[in-house]
Amino acid sequence: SADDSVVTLLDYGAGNVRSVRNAIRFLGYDIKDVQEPADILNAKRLVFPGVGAFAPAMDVLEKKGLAEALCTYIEQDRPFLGICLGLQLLFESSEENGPVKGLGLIPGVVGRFDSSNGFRVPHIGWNAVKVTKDSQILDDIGNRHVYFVHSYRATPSDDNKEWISSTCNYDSDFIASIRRGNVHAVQFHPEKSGEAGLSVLRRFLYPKSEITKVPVKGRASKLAKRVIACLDVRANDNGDLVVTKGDQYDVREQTVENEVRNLGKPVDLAGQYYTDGADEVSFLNITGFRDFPLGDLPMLQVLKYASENVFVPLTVGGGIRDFTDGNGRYYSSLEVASEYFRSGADKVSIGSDAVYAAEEYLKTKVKTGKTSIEQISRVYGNQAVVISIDPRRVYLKDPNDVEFKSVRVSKPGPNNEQFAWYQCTVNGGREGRSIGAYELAQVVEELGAGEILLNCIDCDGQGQGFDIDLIKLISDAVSIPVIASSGAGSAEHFSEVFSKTNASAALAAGIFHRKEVPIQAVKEHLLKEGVEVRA
Ligand code: 1PR
Repeated sequence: SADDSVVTLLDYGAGNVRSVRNAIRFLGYDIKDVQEPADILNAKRLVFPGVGAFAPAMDVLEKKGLAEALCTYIEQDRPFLGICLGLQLLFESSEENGPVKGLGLIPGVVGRFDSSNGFRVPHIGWNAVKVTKDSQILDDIGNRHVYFVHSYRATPSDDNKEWISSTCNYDSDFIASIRRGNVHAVQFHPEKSGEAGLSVLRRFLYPKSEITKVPVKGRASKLAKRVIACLDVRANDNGDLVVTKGDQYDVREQTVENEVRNLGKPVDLAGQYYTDGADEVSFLNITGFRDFPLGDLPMLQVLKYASENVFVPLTVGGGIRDFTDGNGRYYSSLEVASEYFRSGADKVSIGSDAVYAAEEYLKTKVKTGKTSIEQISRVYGNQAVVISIDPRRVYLKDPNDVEFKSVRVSKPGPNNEQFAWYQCTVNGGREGRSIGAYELAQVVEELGAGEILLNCIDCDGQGQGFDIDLIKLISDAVSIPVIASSGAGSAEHFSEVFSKTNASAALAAGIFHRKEVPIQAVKEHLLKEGVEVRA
């Protein structure tokens, strides 16, 4: 019947569920949105991608009468799939800004990861899970990794053990999925877990599937190091959006025409990198600092198309700040970010505006709640806010010459300087500011950033390796994940950065665009070196 191709989606409007919609549509289903409790009770299969924070989610569910309908639906053992917060809400309560009462269907309290032993929170990235019982929906994942992003988790206990279908391990064991009859929920994001994740959704959507596979019992893995492909995007002189790539941020060819270097089409390349095994794809709208991003419809289109076929996390940056357009209409940075999320981004990255916010905070020591970092993380969660830092190395004879944190460099400067500090820049490296990358990193973590994308202008496009001094400095200064960026020229540079620093991920652009080193070759090299990666 027509009903068979419809999935009912419970989206209470608290955040970004576009990725879930894209994945369901990709698998050939239409989506019916829940408007009122009756839509839940009449659903044939219900997907509940929880987003945002626990307390506001419970609030909305209760105010709209959806909580009761959900409990009835689940107690009747009807096909249900909760995702992320959609798993956590089934428990009795959560410590997230709480205790806050949950739906109370599963015994247990959802608690925060313990970061005191050096575990970075949020837990972001890829793990293989340990399947502990017949889960049905995990039948195809075997030892493949799936993508997690969360700061809170439910833990196994004697009271909830009959619900658990798989576990994972980070600071300790936590629940990766539950199953009872037709009721399923997963802590990870199947819609962002590549082919393995799509198999989970497929198994839920076609339970009586003809495709029978022997369930493989996986083993919980360590958090994998991520390999990220980055696309710097801007309009060329003909007005077409192209993927470009700079040399120390200079993206123009050294020719008479001085044209913008063109390395391909953004949507095609993003799709290619997904197929090649990139763990994430980032788009940086590199002229966003001067052109208003909401006026840049082609960029939003690029995101929309890319996200329809890319089932790993997508980050988008460029131009996220408060803005008043030519007609005097004011847009908050939150509105700009929201449009990126609506167009398919899973995370946004903030460059210049984070520098201004950090400078202000260092001056006043007051959290206004109004910075882009605070506004966006409040609504979409810390994990959705990445800060892109564009530092430039400044050599020093004496570390006391500046008020900023400096390091002893492994390679001395041109005048045999033994020290350097890393000066933050804005507007695509065009302007240096009075703040170091170290100071910035600590402030943005405090303001609510969930991750740092750490570039280095000196190394960008040089292919000589990552700036290990810088990446060590920053990854040891914060407890959120740090993505190493700029300078990758070979697979060995990736193992170097993971063995010498605490970076959680490494990003490259040029070597992938120029097809010098395929993503798979990087992964294979890392595996050989004993680094946990998503194969
Ligand atoms: O300031 O919030 O509007 O954000 C602008 C964003 O655009 C920032 O994230 C900034 O890093 C980026 N950006 C601005 N200008 C440039 C440029 O190149 N002229 N690109 C630029 C920065 C750096 C990396 C690059 C790595 C890896 N690109 O993302 O991909 O260095 O390159 P490699 O592997 O080839 O060495 P706002």
